[in-house]
Amino acid sequence: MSSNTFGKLLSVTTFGESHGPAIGCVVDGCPPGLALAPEDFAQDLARRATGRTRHTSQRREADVVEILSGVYQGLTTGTPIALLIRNTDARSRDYDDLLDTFRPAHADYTYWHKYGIRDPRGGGRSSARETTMRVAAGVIARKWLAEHHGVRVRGCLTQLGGITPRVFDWNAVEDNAFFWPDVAQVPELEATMDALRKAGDSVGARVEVIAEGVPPGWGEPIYGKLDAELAAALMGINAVKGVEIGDGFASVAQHGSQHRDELTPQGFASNHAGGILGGISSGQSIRCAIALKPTSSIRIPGRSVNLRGEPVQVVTTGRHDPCVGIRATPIAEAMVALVLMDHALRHRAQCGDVPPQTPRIA
Ligand code: EPS
Repeated sequence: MSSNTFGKLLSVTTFGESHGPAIGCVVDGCPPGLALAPEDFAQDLARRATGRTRHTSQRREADVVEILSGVYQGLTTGTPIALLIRNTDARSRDYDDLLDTFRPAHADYTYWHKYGIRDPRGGGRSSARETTMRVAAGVIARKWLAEHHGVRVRGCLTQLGGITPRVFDWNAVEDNAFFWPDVAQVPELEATMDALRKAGDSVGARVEVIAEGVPPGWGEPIYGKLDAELAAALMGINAVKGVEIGDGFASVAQHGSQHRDELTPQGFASNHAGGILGGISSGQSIRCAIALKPTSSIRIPGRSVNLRGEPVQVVTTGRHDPCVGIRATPIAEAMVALVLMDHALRHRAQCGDVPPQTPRIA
């Protein structure tokens, strides 16, 4: 009932709060024999972490992973893999002013109504701190997918407020703090973020993720379609308000003759579908995008109510991200990888002995 677990054959359960002693996850269903060490997590966790640039929250967490179980002599054993990260830089007094009220557009309000009790320190369980464990779990999925299927999952930021890339270069993405594919625009992004921070405001963003090398066949119609499960996993990331697969909402204005991806012996002629047909991977690259709302914790005063329903003004101070989208690329990549690995295992379980059909074209 309490949904802190997702996935079927590969399941991930996360636990912990932003200002509790630690956050963690249990990854169950990973096949035995995958080499796994604490150092494997460092790179992706650093890509997601706060405090690495002036454009993100200044909370500084080391984000060091402890592997508590499921690994013996450097290899996964097929038993549950428990990962733990200790919280070391929580500053709970920043939240004292929020004990009695709700940030507009934040989960403060709905958690209070649902549970009748909330941990307001750092947003408790609703904090984006939880996404650390998604990224950690995603490291396992990315590694397994790469080794067993040659799948590569990578993403980038493709819109920040009204700004979109003028050129697209994958090589630029990891060279700047924004995961932005047009290096010449980085000064413009920095100026935008500096101005926002000064104004105490926030802005939304769009992140795209591509998975290359996925073979045809992954996905379980009808209620376990690959696109449906990707959408659910991506929609469940904090601050996500929209998900697109392939051309997504642009499909509305397209004609069938334009949208269809024609098949030729050399491959598909286009990829409007985003690599998924009928809920099953086609062998083309899988293309997903998410829309992230502007962060709700801002310094510009806003109207709210207190616990007694009386009007108050809320100003959120503390260490917050003026654009959560800047740190969302590794999180979205992780969720895509986790869904893909789950489906790879599910496909192997049900259809692993189905012989190859028509020669593969993608
Ligand atoms: C967050 C608020 C800030 C961020 C946090 C997410 O927390 P705090 O007020 O405790 O500094 O720093 O992000 C992280 C700590 C993280 O690791 O991502 C929020 O409201 O979601």
